[in-house]
Formats: sequence, structure tokens, C-alpha cells
Amino acid sequence: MKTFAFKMKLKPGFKEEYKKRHEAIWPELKTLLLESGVRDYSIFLDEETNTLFAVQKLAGDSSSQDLGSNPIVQKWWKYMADIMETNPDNSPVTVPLEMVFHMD
Ligand code: RM4
Repeated sequence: MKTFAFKMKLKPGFKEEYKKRHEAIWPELKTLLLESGVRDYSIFLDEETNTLFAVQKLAGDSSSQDLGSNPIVQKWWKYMADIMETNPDNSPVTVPLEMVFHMD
């Protein structure tokens, strides 16, 4: 499986709210991610810069960030837009990252 990593941006002061919302991730979103082949999905926060670092394995062709045409993702992105840096369509500003080292 391919590993896909990317960064997003959290608005300052929203770490606890971000964690709270993700601890209660919608079952339908989780199901969609799994059905799309997204596995082993983690998100970390660099509190110094409010940068969210996400890493996930892909069993299919789509990452979590490629699912923006799905209404569940659109609803989730709109829900999260008040605490994240977003594009005009509410999608989180996403910067893919290059793998520079990996060790099994
Ligand atoms: C993130 C962002 C991502 C989504 C995860 C579950 O805050 O919205 O696009 O895949 O949540």
C-alpha cells in the first residue's frame, strides 16, 4: 500500500475542539474512508505552528483528500471549516508532503 502524507492548518486555540470532534468522527465518514481504501490514518499537531500533519495508507487510488465530491465529506469539511484553514469550497488547505525517509 502507498503511504500518503500531507499537512493542513488548524486555527489557533482549537486543539481540544479538533480532538473532540475527531474522537466523535461520524460513523458514515469512517465507513466511507475505509471503503475508499484509506487505512492507518493518523493526524498530528505541531502546536508551535498549528500545522496538522496527516499520514495514511492507501489500499485504493484515493486519499481522504480526494473524496471532496462525496456529500458526507462535503458536510464534514463544512462542519470543520470554522476551526481550520480552508479553501472557498470548505475543503481544508492541503499540502502534500514528500517522503524523504522510511524504514520498515
Ligand atoms: C480532517 C480533515 C480531513 C478528514 C479528517 C477525518 O480534519 O477534514 O479531510 O479526512 O478530518
